[in-house]
Amino acid sequence: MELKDKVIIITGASSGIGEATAKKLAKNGAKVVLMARSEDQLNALKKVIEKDHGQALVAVGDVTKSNDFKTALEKTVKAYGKVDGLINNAGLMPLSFVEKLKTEEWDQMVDVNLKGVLNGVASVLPELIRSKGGAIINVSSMAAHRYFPGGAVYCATKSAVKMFSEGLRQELTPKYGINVTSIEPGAVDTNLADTITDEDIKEKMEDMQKMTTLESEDIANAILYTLTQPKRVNINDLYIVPSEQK
Ligand code: NJP
Repeated sequence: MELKDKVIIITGASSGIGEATAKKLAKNGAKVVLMARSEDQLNALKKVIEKDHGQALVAVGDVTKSNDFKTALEKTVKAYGKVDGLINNAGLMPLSFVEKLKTEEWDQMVDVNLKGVLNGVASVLPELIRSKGGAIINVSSMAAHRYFPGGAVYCATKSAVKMFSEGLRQELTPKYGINVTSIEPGAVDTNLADTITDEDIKEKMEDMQKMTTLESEDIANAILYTLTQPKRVNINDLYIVPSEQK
């Protein structure tokens, strides 16, 4: 689609991939709605975007709360009159070995990585169906393709997001012209590993950090590419890994 003046809600916009994507889309003419829990970071990002002549709206919210999405959508429609797309990017990755039974972290991953995506889709879908178009991009992961140590639950959530995206695509794209994409990155240089509490995993992550990873902007570029295809094109999956990652 032509991005100019398109209204795109981006979850997890306070850092990493979400932040880079917000900057990239705003620079290309989109009106971006920044959603995450960290209000100060979102306000700072809004200022950066506006300084660069872009347009941004802050919608502080937790993706696990469907009411926060409802409020974000209301704010978006009040400010910009419509919504054209949703990028479900918020996520967390507290990797741990299953036998450690870090069940609270399992719940968090299911709630944010999977239910957060479902909440987002449920909130914007009526608007997209009404307008017979738009885009939903779900940030899944390389973890949807393969297991890695400590990733049993994380991989399960990201596989679910990939398959949910395919279901959405089959149900929505031919019928309503809503494009649906699953983005599946390998290692990206962000704060994602900060939630890991399992010491055995932390050691393994240090090895990973020796590799040249992707940068958030690489994924932002992929999202821009996805959103700017002609209407007849649906990018189903984009699986992007660092050249050095096996
Ligand atoms: O990580 P990070 P990434 N409600 O930690 C937000 C996937 N991915 O950019 O609420 C709302 O910098 C949090 O905001 P805040 C990954 O699984 C990454 O790498 O303010 N927002 C922050 O903005 C994830 O789906 C890699 O704390 C919530 C954002 O999520 C996506 O990329 C590899 C929230 C996380 O930003 C972006 O992560 C891969 C909530 N309840 C997939 N909880 C990678 N980096 O290597 C968290 O395969 N957030």
